[in-house]
Amino acid sequence: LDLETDLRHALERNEFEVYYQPKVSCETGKIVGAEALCRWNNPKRGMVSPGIFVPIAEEIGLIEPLGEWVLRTACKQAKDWQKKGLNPIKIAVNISARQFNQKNLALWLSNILEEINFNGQLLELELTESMLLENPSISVLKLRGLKTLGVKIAIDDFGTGYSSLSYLQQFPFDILKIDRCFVKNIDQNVKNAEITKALISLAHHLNLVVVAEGVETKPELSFLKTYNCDEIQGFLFSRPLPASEFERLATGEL
Ligand code: G
Ligand code: G
Ligand code: NA
Ligand code: MN
Repeated sequence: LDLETDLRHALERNEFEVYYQPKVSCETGKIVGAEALCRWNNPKRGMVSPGIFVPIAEEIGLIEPLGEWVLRTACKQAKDWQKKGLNPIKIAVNISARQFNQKNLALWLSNILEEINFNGQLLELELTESMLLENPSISVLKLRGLKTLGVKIAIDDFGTGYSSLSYLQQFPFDILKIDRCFVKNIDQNVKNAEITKALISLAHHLNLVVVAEGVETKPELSFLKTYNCDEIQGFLFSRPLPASEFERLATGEL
C-alpha cells in the first residue's frame, strides 16, 4: 500500500500524536509556551516525519481535518495542564496554506474555541509569509477576523521567503519567529549576528514579540539574551516532546 492510502486512514486509526516543544522566556528562563507539532506513528512505517506527510496531507485535502484535530488536541491539553496547576502555557499551532484559505476561518475557529471552552488569548497561530502573500488584501481581513477572537498571530520562518518588509507593516502580527537559519552560530557568524540583531530591533520597534527558533548552543542563547530576544525555542532547551514528558519538564520533574 502506498503512503497516501495509509495517511488517509491515519486519523480514524488514531495514529497521530501531538508533540510539544517548549518556548522559554529569555528573561526568566521559564517555559511560557509550547509549539504543537504533529507526529505520525504508523505501525508499519514507524515515525513518519511531518516534513514528508504534511505536504501530502495538504495536497490530498487531509490537512483540514488533521489541522483541526491538532488544534483541538493541543487546546484540550493546555486546559488539562492548567487544571493540574501548571503555569499558563500559550499554545502555538501551525496553520497550513490550505487551512488558511478555508472559507469562514474565524467562524470555524470561534466555534472550536467555544466548544472546548478555550481562552483565545492563550492561542497563537503560526503562519508563513508565502500563504499570506497569495492574496494580501484578503489575508489582512482574515487576520483581523482571527484577532477579534483574541488569538495571537505569529509569522513563522521569518526571513526565508521572497517577500519585502512591507508586509510587516500591512499585516497585524503579534509575534515574529526568526528562522533557525539566522540563529545558527550567531555567536561566530558575523552575518547571522547582524541579521538577527537587526530583526530583533525591527520587530521590537513594531511592537512584536520576538521568538528565536533553532537555538542549539549556549553561546547562541547568550547572544540572544544580550540583544533582548524575548523567547527561545530549540534543542538546547528541549526537543519537541510527547505531552507527558512536556508536563514533567514544565513541573520540574525532568
Ligand atoms: O516537527 P518538525 O519540527 O519535524 O516539523 C517539520 C515541519 O512540519 C515544520 O515545518 C512544521 O511547521 C510542520 N508541522 C508540524 N506539525 C504541523 C501541524 O500540525 N500542522 C502543519 N500545518 N504543519 C505542521
Ligand atoms: O517550520 P517550523 O518552524 O514550524 O519548524 C519546526 C521544526 O523545527 C520542527 O521540525 C522541529 O523539530 C524543528 N526544530 C526545533 N528546534 C530545533 C533546533 O534547535 N534545531 C533544529 N535543527 N531544528 C529544530
Ligand atoms: Na512553526
Ligand atoms: Mn518556524
